[in-house]
Amino acid sequence: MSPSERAAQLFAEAHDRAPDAVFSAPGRVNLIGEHTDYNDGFVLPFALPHRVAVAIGHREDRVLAATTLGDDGQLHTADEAAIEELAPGSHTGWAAFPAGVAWALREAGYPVAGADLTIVGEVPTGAGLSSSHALQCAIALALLDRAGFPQDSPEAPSLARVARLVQISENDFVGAPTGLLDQTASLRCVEAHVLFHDVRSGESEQVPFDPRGAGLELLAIDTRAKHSHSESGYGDRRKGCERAAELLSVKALRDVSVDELPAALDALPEELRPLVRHAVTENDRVLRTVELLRADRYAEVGPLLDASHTSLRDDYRVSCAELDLAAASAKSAGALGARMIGGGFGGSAIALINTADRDAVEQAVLRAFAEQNLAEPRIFTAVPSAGAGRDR
Ligand code: GAF
Repeated sequence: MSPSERAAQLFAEAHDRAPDAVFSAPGRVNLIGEHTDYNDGFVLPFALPHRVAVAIGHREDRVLAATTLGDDGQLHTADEAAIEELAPGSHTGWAAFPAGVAWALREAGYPVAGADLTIVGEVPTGAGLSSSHALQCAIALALLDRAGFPQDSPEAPSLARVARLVQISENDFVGAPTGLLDQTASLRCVEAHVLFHDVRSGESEQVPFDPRGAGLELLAIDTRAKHSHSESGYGDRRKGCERAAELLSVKALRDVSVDELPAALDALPEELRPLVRHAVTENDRVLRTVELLRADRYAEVGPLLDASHTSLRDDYRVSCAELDLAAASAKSAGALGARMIGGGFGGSAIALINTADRDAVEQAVLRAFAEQNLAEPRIFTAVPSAGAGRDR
């Protein structure tokens, strides 16, 4: 049963009526372009087939009541929230996601109505695959729809605007200083493509992405090392980049080219140099990856993934032992390239492999984790899938 069907079923059981609508949104993999989004740079994500579904039904009392099916198979109910009383700090834990989105929409002037929400997700949580953004994007579309702004109406906010509202919810209500990558991916990706997105201009291009057609696969390796964006590691790096941009008198690190990098590094204090080196070279790697994909030279993307991992590990310092092990063990069994994805400090890695090497790579990764007495990673082929939308 799909998450949408399950959400509709659980909603009906809980409320004795069918939901008014069901929306869902996917998790994401970012092929390359990590920690570039808040530097006004480029990203290249695609949507996963794994989705979070939200069944919604109207309530007359302007109260938001959310229930989620937890990883433990149990239903968890958030404290009911009067929409007028929502304020940063009023909700914590997973309940902050629905409450934060309702708050951000209300603050932006949308007449958010009271609603019962039943949430069912299949995006692994804490795995760096953007389950929380999938949840927030599905809720945003559901609440906007019920507020009289369905996506197919001329009055509906653009998906770029919805992404920004979800970012406001995440930054100012949930308290995680994340950029625009994940919401944009969840809302705007389409099947069989990567989304080449310029965060500064908001312009996007859907670039066909069919590794299978090239005899390749992109494996996702969820290391099960849990990560969180609200902890200081992410925010500290972001602040470091902003400080460096200020010292270099540019709006954002996006404005520094690879040619200008040596001079920029010379002008900066020692501690900021690795951050800048990562942000500038990673942005360039996105552009080079897009060129290769456009030319169907998929296998040549491998070394760029490796370089991205090295840069994230050594310069940006957001990797961890499990992510390094995932990348190294995949490579040792023949992966063409491998890297950590997402914010880091845990979560998932990806490996670009020849389809013929699938078993060998999977076994090598599982063996490496077992040898180190680490939890068994969850490994699956990441297939570029559809973005968020209404399912029923
Ligand atoms: C997390 C954040 F949510 C994104 O905005 C992005 O910065 C990413 O880490 C790193 O590229 O997923």
